[in-house]
Amino acid sequence: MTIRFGLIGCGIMGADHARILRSDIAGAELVAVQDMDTGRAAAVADGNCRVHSTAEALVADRGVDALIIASPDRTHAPLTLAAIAAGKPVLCEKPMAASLDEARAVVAAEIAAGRPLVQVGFMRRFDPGYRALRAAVAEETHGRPLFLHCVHRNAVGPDYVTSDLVLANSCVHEIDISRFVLGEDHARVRVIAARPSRRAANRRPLMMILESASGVIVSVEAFLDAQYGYDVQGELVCEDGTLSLDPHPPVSRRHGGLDGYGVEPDWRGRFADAYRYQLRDFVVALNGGRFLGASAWDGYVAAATAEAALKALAGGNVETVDAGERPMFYATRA
Ligand code: ISE
Repeated sequence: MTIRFGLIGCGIMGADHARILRSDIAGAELVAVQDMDTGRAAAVADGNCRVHSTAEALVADRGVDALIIASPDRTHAPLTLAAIAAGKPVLCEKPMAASLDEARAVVAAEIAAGRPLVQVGFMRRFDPGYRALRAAVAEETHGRPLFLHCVHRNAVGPDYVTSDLVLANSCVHEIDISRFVLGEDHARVRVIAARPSRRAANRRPLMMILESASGVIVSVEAFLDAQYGYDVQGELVCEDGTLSLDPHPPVSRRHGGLDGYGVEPDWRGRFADAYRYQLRDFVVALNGGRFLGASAWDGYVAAATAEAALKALAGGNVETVDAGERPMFYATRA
């Protein structure tokens, strides 16, 4: 069955989801869009779908079967709750909620609805590299894991991003993907800050250190002003060997006195496959398949871990992460 999608938020990510939906996903159609900026909504609609003036109207649109939420972070939880209330499945961009209470409310609402309706846009779970790391851990092909070293560098972060947002908006990817790779929750977190780059006085480059429940150490360098491009790396160190993500494009170049690889300007290119697979598998799940992406529970655990990390940054201490027991409702999710 063709799934008729409504898109809320037509900024960088919304526009990219619309492009992928239209060009790469079989069995899906973009039928309606909405954005606070009507010009942006009209540009993404491009005369090919309905434009709603409010998110509520789009959620209520009877011709919309499922939703993609790519509006500002603070709207994610309220809109996800609205989607659940309308009985419409939703792929919500990360982070799922702006507070832990909101994250709990989403989990409670989905459980009350009695069926899976929420997938959080932690798209790295669909990246073939991270999936290979997860398989290596699950099958112990290189022995048990000891360290996961992560690098998360953006070329130039937006001005409004503070050190807190580096944790809540950027590091939340590593919080989730390290749980996914290791197959277990985190128990403790600490965060140390380097001096500010001269190019961004309002935030600090951060080093977050997570410790998993079984004692694996996850190090995360988060530097949003690296200038040279978007660079995400990961090296898993196990008892009998290491595995690293290959961040390179398929072609290397020698040109102008340099020998090497191009670096993507942002995450859309670096994770192009992951974004595509995420939407493709969401459509498969809506047609009766299994949801392979992050659940509302995963969104909640990420929020709980990010909250502990924020506390660790503010107080300089090691903080305990305690998300509690996973409800039975989520036992069969990937
Ligand atoms: C952005 O919102 C993303 O989701 C990107 O994947 C991440 O690398 C970036 O730091 C965030 O700001």
